[in-house]
Amino acid sequence: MTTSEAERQAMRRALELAVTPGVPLGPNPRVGCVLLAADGTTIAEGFHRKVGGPHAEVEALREAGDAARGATAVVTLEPCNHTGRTGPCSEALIAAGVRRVVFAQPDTNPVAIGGAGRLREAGVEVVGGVMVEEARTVNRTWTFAIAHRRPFVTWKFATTLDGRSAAADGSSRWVSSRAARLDTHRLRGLCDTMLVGTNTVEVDDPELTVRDEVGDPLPHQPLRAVMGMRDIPVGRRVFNDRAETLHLRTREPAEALSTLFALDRQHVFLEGGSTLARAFLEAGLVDEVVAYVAPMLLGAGASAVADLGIETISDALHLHVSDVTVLQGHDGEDTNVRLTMRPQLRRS
Ligand code: AOF
Ligand code: ZN
Repeated sequence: MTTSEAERQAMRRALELAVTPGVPLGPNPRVGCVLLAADGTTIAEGFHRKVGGPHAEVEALREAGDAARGATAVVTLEPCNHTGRTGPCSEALIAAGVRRVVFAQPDTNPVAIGGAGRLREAGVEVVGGVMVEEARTVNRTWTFAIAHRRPFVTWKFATTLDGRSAAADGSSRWVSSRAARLDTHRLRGLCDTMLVGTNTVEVDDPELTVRDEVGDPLPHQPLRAVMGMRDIPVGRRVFNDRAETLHLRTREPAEALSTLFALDRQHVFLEGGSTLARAFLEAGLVDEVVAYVAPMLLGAGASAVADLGIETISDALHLHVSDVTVLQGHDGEDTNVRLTMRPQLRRS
């Protein structure tokens, strides 16, 4: 079944509505909806503002009132079919007399699944998959987490040119430049969980909050998760009241991720320690790598990742580079380079 130019334009608008500034990245997907009259003009618009709030379709239907009868609903996500925090959008669309539904991304969330089928059963015309890639990009980590039943993992590290993250005496604080550290805070703010090992908390005592240029914490903070079997000393900064903290008593990356997924977490920012990085890499549980490279040589000191047991060059773990950004140094600071990469599947 085809779509009209008015419907495709409405989908572009619905995608814009979905990412309205202020709408959180999770745990719910960002969704936009436009209701069109038979002549292609817009009757109403809506978007999902936050968890617990009305879904995009319901917001648009409310604005439209009786005008929704016979309309076409253009939505970035397949209408849900469940009663969760709110009611099923499939039923709301049917009750309002909507004649046709055009959606982008199918909803594969097991609790919400089946909206398209329910609509068709009720005699509504349904077209799915319109601009589906754009819609998936809007909810990149939600889509990933739903599909893999675990959060997306971004491993971030800072390194010297010779691959060292700390000097021989253990000092590591100033490997990356101020611009790189600020950039890291921006990326932390896009995640819902900061993850480090107990060792990092003991040795570096990081606060693991997201802060602005002057060092003030942002209003919304990711969960701070510390994994490992050891107890964490009570006075550590991760226990301050600037964000929530969770101790995951496991050394297994898969177990930590499944606990976090059960807590509705969809994007983990892995920031702690070469041993933890190795464990995630070996388990194949790193989905994205962000490396800040400083033009600095140490010649000795801890490596960014612990020994992976690779003995010959043909066994190296290769990464696909998707972005290279230069973070210009100011006032005598180093210029750093940020590499964004995806690990390639290991050759067996
Ligand atoms: C829609 N329209 O605008 C959104 C949908 O937290 P709940 O109970 O409201 O349900 C969230 C789930 O519903 C979410 O994971 C996704 O499957 C679907 N979200 N569906 O029809 C919307 N936000
Ligand atoms: Zn819904």
